[in-house]
Amino acid sequence: MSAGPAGRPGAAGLDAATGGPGGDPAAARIGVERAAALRRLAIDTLDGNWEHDHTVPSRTLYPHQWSWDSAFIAVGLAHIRPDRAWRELRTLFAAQWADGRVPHIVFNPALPVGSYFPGPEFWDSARAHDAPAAATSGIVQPPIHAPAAWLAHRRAPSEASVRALGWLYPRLVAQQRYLTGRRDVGGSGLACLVHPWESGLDNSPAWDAPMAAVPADAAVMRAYRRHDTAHADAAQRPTDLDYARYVAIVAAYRAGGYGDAGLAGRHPFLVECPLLNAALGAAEHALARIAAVIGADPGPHRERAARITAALVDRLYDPITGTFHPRDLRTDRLIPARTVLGLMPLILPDLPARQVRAVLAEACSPRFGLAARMDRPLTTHDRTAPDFEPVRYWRGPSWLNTSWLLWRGLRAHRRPDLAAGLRESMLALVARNGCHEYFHPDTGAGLGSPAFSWTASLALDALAES
Ligand code: 9WN
Repeated sequence: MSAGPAGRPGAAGLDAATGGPGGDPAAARIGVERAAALRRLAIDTLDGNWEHDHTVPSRTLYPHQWSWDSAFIAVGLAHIRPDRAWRELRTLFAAQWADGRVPHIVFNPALPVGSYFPGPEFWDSARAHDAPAAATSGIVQPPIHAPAAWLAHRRAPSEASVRALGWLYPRLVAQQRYLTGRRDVGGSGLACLVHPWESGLDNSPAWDAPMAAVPADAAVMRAYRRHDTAHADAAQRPTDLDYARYVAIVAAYRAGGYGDAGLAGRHPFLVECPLLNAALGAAEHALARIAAVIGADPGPHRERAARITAALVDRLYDPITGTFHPRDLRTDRLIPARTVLGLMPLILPDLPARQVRAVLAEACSPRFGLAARMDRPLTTHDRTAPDFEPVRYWRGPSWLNTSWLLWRGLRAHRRPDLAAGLRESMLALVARNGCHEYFHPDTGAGLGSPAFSWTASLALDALAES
């Protein structure tokens, strides 16, 4: 069994209870009426975005199925419609590639060409050796799915949930095998990103330096029609030069048939990310629990989890800054930007006590403002940094998924005071401003897409866990 933060054996993972005496005071602060209205709004949002066998992140900006969105969405659906939670994950994993990768987008064939850019014709997955029959992208997102499946089962255990876990288990194991095998480009036991989109925090300042090294010209975007800026303010989205680089990196990966052999010598973007790898470790902890339920052996998962945590600390923790940073494999250097990615290893129940203390200090500093009573929401980038941008996506605004991951990490590491403060801040943000994709870090105003699924889903989860 893995050691916990203070050497405690078997510390709980993302499913930990807050455990404070007398319950969570935040439940009282949000207020019964506001909580009921928020719950209604969240359910309506998820129902409105349900599309036969999956949930779209947003009807306007993201009309297909996205990988890590579906994991977050399943967590919330388990509270209200558990059958849909399992359907969501089954639909996603039905499009898993033969090599184990779970594509970051599964395209809905019923939608017209141009519903999203870059669409299925751009990715051209049909020509890749390991691709499924469905049209998909060729890249991945953080593997939050095993923790999500475990949380969904814990929330609504039934014969059906055990059957669903049995179906998912070998697929989740294959997903892990892909990431720790073919994607271990640095040979360190960590998986690497081949595209900023794989981080889920696509436009984070963390990617500025490795992106700057990708040759591209904004003018190439004249050949394409961006879909995002037709539905959201361009000031809240990446620039055309960012998109030219996104497209160039996909084109390079696609040219090699989305194969991973020899990436080190040929691919323009290779980065080890603290969030992707923290999710990878958390997934092994969740798989250990799932294995125990379905009669498989949890032992190898615990061993793999311990190895991932050790590699993460060894490779991505900087004792000088006291936080985690991505490592650019093309320069073999840590990327100095202090973003919310650095806080994400707190989701690992076996993160050593020293790193737990450091991450908590970073989170509670003026850079992120975590507190038992928060007057402003948690940001995605250091508030004090000169390149902090309050409205551009992933460069400052508050997102519910990164706050939710930190909240779950705080519970796992027995900080009910900070967990309660963050939970109250998340719930107040959504109750006041609606289920937006992201929020202004000072005013709380909704940004990006309205009626965004994971905001609704994770608000439901936080509401229920007082
Ligand atoms: C590219 C769907 C996805 C999220 C990502 C978020 C955004 C896509 C985009 O939307 O990315 O994958 O078009 O900007 O950054 O985290 O999964 O909600």
